[in-house]
Amino acid sequence: MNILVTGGAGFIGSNFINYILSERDDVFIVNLDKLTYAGNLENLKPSEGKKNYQFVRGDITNNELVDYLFKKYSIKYVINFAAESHVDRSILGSEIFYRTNVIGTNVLLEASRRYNIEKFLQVSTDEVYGSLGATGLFTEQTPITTNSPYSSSKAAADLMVQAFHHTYGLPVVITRCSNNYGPLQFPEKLIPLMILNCLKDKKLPVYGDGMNVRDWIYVIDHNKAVNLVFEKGRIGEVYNIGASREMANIQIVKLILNKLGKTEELIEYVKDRPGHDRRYAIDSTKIQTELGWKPSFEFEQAMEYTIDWYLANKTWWERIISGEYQKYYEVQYGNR
Ligand code: NAD
Ligand code: TDX
Repeated sequence: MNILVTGGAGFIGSNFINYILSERDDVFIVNLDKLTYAGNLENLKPSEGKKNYQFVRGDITNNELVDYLFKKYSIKYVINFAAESHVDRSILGSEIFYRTNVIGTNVLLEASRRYNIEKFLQVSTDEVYGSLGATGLFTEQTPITTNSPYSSSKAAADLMVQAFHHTYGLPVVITRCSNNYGPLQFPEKLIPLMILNCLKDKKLPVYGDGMNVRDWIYVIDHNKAVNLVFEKGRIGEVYNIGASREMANIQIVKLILNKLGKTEELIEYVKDRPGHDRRYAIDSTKIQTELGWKPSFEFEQAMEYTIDWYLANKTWWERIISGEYQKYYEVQYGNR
């Protein structure tokens, strides 16, 4: 089974490849990743050198390269993780988001059509459903409503994936997951950013009133669900993935402070993110009842493990936060 996995050097993609290759040897994975600031080959150490794994550095928007890879490796399956994934960066500059997330997905879909693939799995997000009020959950029927350049680019890709199914009969499935946490997450995202700032006794920049709510899932639970949808998901369907663990941002920040033995004086309420979605919460009844998935990691334990992982992997994040990331941090947080 030859699978093209894109974006496999990022947070979720690398956890996915390491997990799948530790579980099965009946798959051959070609990992196509551009190695943007978010891609890191160090993440793939457990998979390196395996005979059923091949890394290719390249851009999913590169038609010729994608075509060449489909032909060379007889690709019959695609799992598309590759994306620009950070909302704040999409607010600072949107163009690369539409280029990678929309055009890139189009290049993959066209190649998939040319080579008659068996399944195309689009890794999407709950952010395509917009923002919830105090109550309610996102179901697969919730209308698409997008508020950030990032979420609009992901929604555009989802609609394109569905159009390729309806028009050309391309065998597609879409997963929409809530906020992930776990090892190997780039420190621009809430949880690793707060852990690292705590460790360095830097201020913890909480946007707005800190009461925006996200629904957290451990990355391995997400990846097990992606694998299940890849294997058993019904063609043309969307599956929501979430672990029903809603937390206000300030609760997350206090949990991290507490675990690291720091005081709340580090908290700094800063200017809100423009267009900041108030609340996300996922109804994952469909994947649970249809495919038998359920989350297996308990939030407090998996958070503790995640924090310990960052404590134990200082060289991993020290390399990352030098260079380009410093410039981004200055632009994003300098004037708040
Ligand atoms: P990430 O930013 O950590 O990794 C993205 C990876 O894609 C990087 O390795 C990067 O080098 C690669 N990439 C970017 N542009 C590329 C291009 N043009 N060609 C080839 N490779 C390219 O992101 P992540 O958090 O691992 O997210 C992975 C996927 O999951 C994304 O599609 C994202 O939208 C989705 N998702 C993320 C979350 C979350 O909480 N992080 C939740 C739901 C869905
Ligand atoms: O410094 C910060 N301060 C802060 O208050 C950062 C980085 C974030 N926040 C808030 C904004 C959000 O309400 O924390 C919450 C989580 O923020 P992010 O980690 O940036 O995630 P979010 O915007 O919710 O998007 C994430 O989940 C859905 C991923 O980045 C997306 O790729 C995924 O699709």
